[in-house]
Amino acid sequence: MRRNDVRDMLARGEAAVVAWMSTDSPYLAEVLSYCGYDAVTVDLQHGMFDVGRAIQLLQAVSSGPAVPLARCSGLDPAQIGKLLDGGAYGIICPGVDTAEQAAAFVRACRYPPRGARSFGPSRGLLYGGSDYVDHADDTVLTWAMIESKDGLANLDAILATPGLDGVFVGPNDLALSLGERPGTLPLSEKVTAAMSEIATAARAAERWAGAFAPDADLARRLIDSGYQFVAPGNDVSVLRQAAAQRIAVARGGSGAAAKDSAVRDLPGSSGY
Ligand code: 3PY
Ligand code: MG
Repeated sequence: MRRNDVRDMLARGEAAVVAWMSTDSPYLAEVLSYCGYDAVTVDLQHGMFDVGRAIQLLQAVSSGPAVPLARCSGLDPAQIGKLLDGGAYGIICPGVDTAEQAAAFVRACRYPPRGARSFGPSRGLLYGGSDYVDHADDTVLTWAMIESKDGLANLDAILATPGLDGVFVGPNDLALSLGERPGTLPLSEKVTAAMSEIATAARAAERWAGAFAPDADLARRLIDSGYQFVAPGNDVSVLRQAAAQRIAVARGGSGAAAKDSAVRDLPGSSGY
């Protein structure tokens, strides 16, 4: 089976930088795959497309070197199975608040006896190879998103879930759940403290920590603090920032100031 380069990087202690797609263009998916990102995540939770288009995006990602990943729209085993059959090499599941949910998520990603994934790998076979069924369970990455007070309270139990590879922080929902406004940079003290607690707990449990990072500077700081899988904003936030900068420079202003103003106000500073 084709190896999962991101899993290999994480195992070597390296950090993966991940693109996050909310738009529905296979061409853009292909461009991002060739851009230098280690993986491209197609985001079915907040992306502007459905599961059929997500599979086309995964196809486009896999025409380039980046690893194709998907965020499912929720803890839905049927959808997770379809994304894996569509060739996703990892699933990021939003809103995992309890150990039971984490176990159900892992069950959806693993074949019996480790889980309850149904057989029918379709495109997974084409992308992964004819021995897909023998190695899929050890290849596909499982990320449970921690993005609520409950997720934080149950962090150790979630991290203890057999077969779970890592936890992935959603700082915007986490901020909301902690009673704060999402999209403030720098992140609030509460969110920063929670994120540092998550990295420490993940390391102690021998799991990887990942996070969505509203901007690139924060992504760098997260890597410095132990995060090994970071998504520095989604495709639209990258475009918005580049556009604001170019417009300002073309008009004779300062690109840096435009960049700041593009990320200062919601929704720019949320990474969306
Ligand atoms: C969040 O910040 O809540 C996310 O889910 C990031 O995508
Ligand atoms: Mg979220």
